Amino acid sequence: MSSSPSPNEVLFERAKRSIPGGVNSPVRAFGSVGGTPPFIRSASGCRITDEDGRSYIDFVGSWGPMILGHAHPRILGAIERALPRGTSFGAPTEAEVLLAERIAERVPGAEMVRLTTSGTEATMTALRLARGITGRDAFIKFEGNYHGHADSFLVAAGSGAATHGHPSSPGVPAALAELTRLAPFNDLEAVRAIFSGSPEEIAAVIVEPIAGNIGCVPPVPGFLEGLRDLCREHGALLIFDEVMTGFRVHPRGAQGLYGVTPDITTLGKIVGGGMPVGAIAASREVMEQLSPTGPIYQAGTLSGNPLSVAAGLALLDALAEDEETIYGRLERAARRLTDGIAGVLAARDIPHTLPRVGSMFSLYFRAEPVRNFDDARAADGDRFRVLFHGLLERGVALAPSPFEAGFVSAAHDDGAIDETIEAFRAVAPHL
Ligand code: KE4
Repeated sequence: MSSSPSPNEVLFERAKRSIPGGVNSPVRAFGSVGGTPPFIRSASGCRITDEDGRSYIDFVGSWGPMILGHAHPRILGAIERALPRGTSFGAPTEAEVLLAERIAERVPGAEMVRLTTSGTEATMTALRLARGITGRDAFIKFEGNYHGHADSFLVAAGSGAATHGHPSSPGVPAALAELTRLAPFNDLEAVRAIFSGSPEEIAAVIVEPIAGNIGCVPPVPGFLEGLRDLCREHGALLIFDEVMTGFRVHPRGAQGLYGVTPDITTLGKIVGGGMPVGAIAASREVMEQLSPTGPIYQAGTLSGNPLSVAAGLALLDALAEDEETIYGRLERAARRLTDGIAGVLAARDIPHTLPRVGSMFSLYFRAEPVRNFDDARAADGDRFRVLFHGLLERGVALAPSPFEAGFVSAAHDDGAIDETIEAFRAVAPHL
């Protein structure tokens, strides 16, 4: 006898009647793994609870912001204190100055900051800045890197674009897409060749310094340094898209971890503490090219929103006050997790690659290393789907796509990590 649909299933069918795919961002629709996405009722610490009343140990963490865990008291308290003063003014506030100062203090390539309400707006602005400053139109991005959904970036994009089989989206004019020059991630020779073939044409190279939208793919030694040198040699701006890696992999982001300073940094996620945010950060010389001090226009009704800024300030301050302890805990917890998973898979001779940088990681069912998008696409997606649902049934929520990174938070204690490893052990015989 067929059981009646669960609240999640009822909600998903209802949602699909009023929202495309039933979701407000495609990757949430479980397109690459199938099934019904849990509709989340609440979250706390490292766990989320859905409308079926089931709880999961969460490794999505809202795609990155929840580095201290969900509903952190410091962040909720900051929002609660800001709320009675109003939700938005469309005028400058002191808190925005404080957040800009915090980011400028901690991001090596930043002297000035402009806040936006999403990572997409930040990367879109960074590209416009580079084009406006250099007077050049073409730029280089990497296959599988995802920089949000501005037209120029929806060419060979990762994350949800790859998950749903449209790395290059319809609706982007061919004349615009032509200006997006592509290279495989980690392939410096390909970048060198593009520069040589298009002298004086390239405004910028934009890169996720650690690719997080192919799954997690670290830069090979010398890759970032090589991009830095090539951009300097050819008069192009180097943009590090640290929307995901900023304050995640190191207190100074990937640029702090690898010691390579870009011309422009884009941020998001953590700098908003889970509230809508994005940021562009660069030298004074670059940033003062932005309106109103310069001619390059950029704007936003809710940019620097008081609630987002309150949450972001609270999170950055919490991270800074206890930097060594927190990043040490993140490193230990993530290492415990990936070592435990590797042990379970190795014991059953299941080929896998488990790249990790700090508290961001991913899992590919492939024995060889994953250096770029092609390698990631060659991994066994069917095995990933079996794993994903096997874990979900056992109360563990991975990112619903092999082209996403997973995140460990400071709230993932040993108990949660060991529970997760046991869930992997239970699923392994079915892989
Ligand atoms: P948003 O516009 O989604 O705030 O940020 C876009 C963006 C820019 N740059 C990087 C490196 C990013 O990872 C993102 C967004 N990340 C995805 C997760 N891979 C957001 C999840 C989603 O699209 O729903």
